[in-house]
Amino acid sequence: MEKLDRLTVSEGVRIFPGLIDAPAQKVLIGEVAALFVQSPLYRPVMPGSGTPFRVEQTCFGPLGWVSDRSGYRYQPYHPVTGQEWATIPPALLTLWNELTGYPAPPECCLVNFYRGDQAKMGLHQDRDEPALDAPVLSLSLGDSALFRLGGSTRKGPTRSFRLNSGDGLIFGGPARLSFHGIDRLYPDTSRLIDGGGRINLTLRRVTRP
Ligand code: MD3
Ligand code: FE
Repeated sequence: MEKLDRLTVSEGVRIFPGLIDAPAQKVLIGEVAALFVQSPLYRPVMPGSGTPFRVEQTCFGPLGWVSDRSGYRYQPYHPVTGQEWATIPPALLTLWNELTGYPAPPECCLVNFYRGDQAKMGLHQDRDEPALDAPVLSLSLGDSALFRLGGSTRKGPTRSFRLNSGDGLIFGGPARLSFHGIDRLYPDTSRLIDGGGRINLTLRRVTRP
C-alpha cells in the first residue's frame, strides 16, 4: 500500500485518491472477509425507534462502536456473538501510523457494508469518541459511492465527492466534527467484492491516550 497523491479539500480534510492499489485492495478485502468469521456483519438498529440501519456493520479492535435501542456506545464485545472483536489487520495500523502521525494506535476499525440500492448513511457527526483530538481515517473498498461533507452544524452548505475503491480520507482538527454521509452507491463500478457492494473501514482512536 503506497499513497499516490494527496489533496487537502478543506482544513483538516485530506483525500488520498488511489491510496491502496488494486493488488493491495485484494489482499485487504481477503483479510477483512476472513475476520467476518469472528466478527460477523450484522444490522444495527437506531436508538429509541429500533429502525434498522441501511448498512450492515461490524468492528475490529479492542473497542467496537454499536447502536441499539438504548443508544450509541463503544464496547469490547460483539453485540450478537458476545465475543471480543477480531484484531485490526496490521496493514491498517501501519497506514494509521503513516498517515495520521497520531501518537497512539486506533482502538476501533468500524466496518460499514453497503449492498443494494437502498444502502446509504444519513448526514451525521461522529462524536462518541472521547479522543476527539485524534483524526478519523476512512478507507473505501468495492463499488464507488457519493460522499457528502458539510460543516460542524447540520445546516449550511455541503460538498459532494465520489469515493472509489482504494481511496483514503482523513478528518482531523477543525473537520473532526464535520457532518457527513453517504448519499448513494454507484452499482457495478468495482469487481472487488463478490456480489457487489461497498465496504468502508474507519479507524478511530476512542479513549484519550
Ligand atoms: C468525517 N462512514 O463510519 S466515511 C462512519 O463511507 C461513516 O461508510 C461513511 O460516516 C462511509 O461514521 C463515511 C468518511 C468519514 C468517516 C468518519 C468521519 C468522514 C468522517 C468522522 C468524522 C468526520
Ligand atoms: Fe461517520
